[in-house]
Amino acid sequence: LKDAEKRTVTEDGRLMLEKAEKDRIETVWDRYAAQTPQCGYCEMGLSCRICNMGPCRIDPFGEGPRQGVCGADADIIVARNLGRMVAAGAAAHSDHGRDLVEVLAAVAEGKAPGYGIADPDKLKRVAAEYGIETEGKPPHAVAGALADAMMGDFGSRRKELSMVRRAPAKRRELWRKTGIMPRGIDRETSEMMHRTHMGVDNGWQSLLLHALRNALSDGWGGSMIATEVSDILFGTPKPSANTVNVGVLKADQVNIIVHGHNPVVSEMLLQACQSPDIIDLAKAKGAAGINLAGLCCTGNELLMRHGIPMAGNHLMTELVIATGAVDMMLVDYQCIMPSLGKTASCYHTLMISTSDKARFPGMTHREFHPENARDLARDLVKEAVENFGRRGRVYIPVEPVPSLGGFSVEAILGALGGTPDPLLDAVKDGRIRGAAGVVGCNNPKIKHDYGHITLTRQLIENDILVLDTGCAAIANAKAGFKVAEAAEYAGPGLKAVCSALGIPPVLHMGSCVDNVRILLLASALADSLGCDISDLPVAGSAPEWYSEKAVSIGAYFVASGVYTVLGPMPPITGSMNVVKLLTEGLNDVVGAGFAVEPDPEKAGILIRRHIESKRKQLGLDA
Ligand code: SF4
Ligand code: WCC
Ligand code: FE2
Repeated sequence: LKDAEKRTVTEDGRLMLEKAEKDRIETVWDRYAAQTPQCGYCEMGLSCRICNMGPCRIDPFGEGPRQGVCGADADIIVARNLGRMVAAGAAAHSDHGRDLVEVLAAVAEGKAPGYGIADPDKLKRVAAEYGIETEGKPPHAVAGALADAMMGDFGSRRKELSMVRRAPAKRRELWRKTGIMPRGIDRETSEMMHRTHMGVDNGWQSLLLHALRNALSDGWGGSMIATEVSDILFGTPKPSANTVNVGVLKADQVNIIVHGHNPVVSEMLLQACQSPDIIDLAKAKGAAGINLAGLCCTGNELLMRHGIPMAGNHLMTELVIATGAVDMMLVDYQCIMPSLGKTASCYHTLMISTSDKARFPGMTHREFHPENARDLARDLVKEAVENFGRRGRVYIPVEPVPSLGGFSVEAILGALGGTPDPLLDAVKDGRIRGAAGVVGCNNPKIKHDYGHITLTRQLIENDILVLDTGCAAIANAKAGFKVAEAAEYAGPGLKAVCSALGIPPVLHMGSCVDNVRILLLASALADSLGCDISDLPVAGSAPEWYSEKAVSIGAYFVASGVYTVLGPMPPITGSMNVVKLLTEGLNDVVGAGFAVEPDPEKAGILIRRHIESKRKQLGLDA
């Protein structure tokens, strides 16, 4: 049982790990232990499976082969592998964005019952950016034209993506000059797959530059479309209260969990869970009500817009099922461990997969499309209600923690009175030293939530405002950093600013695609100061990242001018050339680079040092 304490810093995580052990449930930590020691060649990025003359591997000690069968050396192999990680991550975010555009198009055609335009003002604003005439046009017509124009961003007809115009002018000029201006979302990913085919791009530098362009097509393309269209369809987030951790499950209610990423499914579930007739049905079956809660990013989407409770982050997804209190879990795609169906088979939990492109063992597939989503969600919630009676013993060992979410850029600027100036003033006079994004996943290589919480605490203690998303945001919420009273944890300057505004020192900005909100806030600050993003006292970090999407996010942060510190080492150490370019050389290209530091205390020091040096360059503490 001592193992549990080594695996997580959270109380609910520890207690649930002990419960899982008693129930003989295998977890991600057990499987990680079974995989160790992991392959050293792969850890260093030195193995290649790109073609069938291979697989090949390079001997890092120079005793065995220095080249693959085709002649590729360590630099080429490492750069190609990293490039393909970016391509996969960018594809995941962007395909999610496309699914939302398809819903927007279906809404325009009246073929998506239950969906609508929740933020017509934002629809107009974004449409205007795309050059669409909005005056006197009904929202549905504007939505149709916008969906069509956004589809154009995915293809090959543009020289520059539409929304890069939101980046500071200096940044856009730099992207043009260095040849990394993203042109089409699918184009950049497709070109990466082409370049990394055997016998195409064998320049490790040119490969890595294209990786930046590919990542920019995600950050200023696919992810940005996902966020903006989600706001248009479901509402732009405003600050609202919520609760987090396993304690959000209710022993006396029907518990339904949504897990995955796309609000297209979870929003319909929410509507169904709020239907009076279905709530009556639940009561007739002896439940006190219906409790919808989230996991990972689709949970973040609901939390941001509706204050829906959050059961946990990535490493909690199996353990939440082990409560025995989940009557149904619905998943869409991304970050859903294929083990979940097996975990659920030990309990009464119904497991439902919903996306045409994501299947899982041990789950029942019930496919959501814009046309059937509303009715299917109702059917499924009724089935969850029926399942309530089949529960065995439940174990919900903690009370939930209160938290505040919903900090979209619009909400932050609104709280500041419409301009970023009050925030800038606080940065200029030093009450706030700067801002840092703490984002990304959990990874069993790092004690669960330890990286996020430790880094975040150090940053706010030192008057650095923290903006978070994804599983990092859930970690920080569970740690209690997201209530107004958490200003107590902050240094004197940040504490004063937070107390005056009534906000926490850690602002929940959303899901992983919502990292673009951080980019847009940084752009607004740079524009106000008349500088580039790379001049700002800001930094990014992903203390516990695991996914290919996180690689793309890190790369678009850096390409946008944000110094970014990764916790776990990416598989690149087999090429000192690649390591040097990413950590040093990129500074001369895009004005920012990566650092890797698994110890969050040390990562905090790196970030503080960076922020202080940027302040000095801006002449702020003269
Ligand atoms: Fe080996 Fe080259 Fe084929 Fe990679 S591309 S598997 S290094 S022969
Ligand atoms: Ni986004 Fe990372 Fe969580 Fe998945 S849900 S685990 S990519 S941070
Ligand atoms: Fe291997």
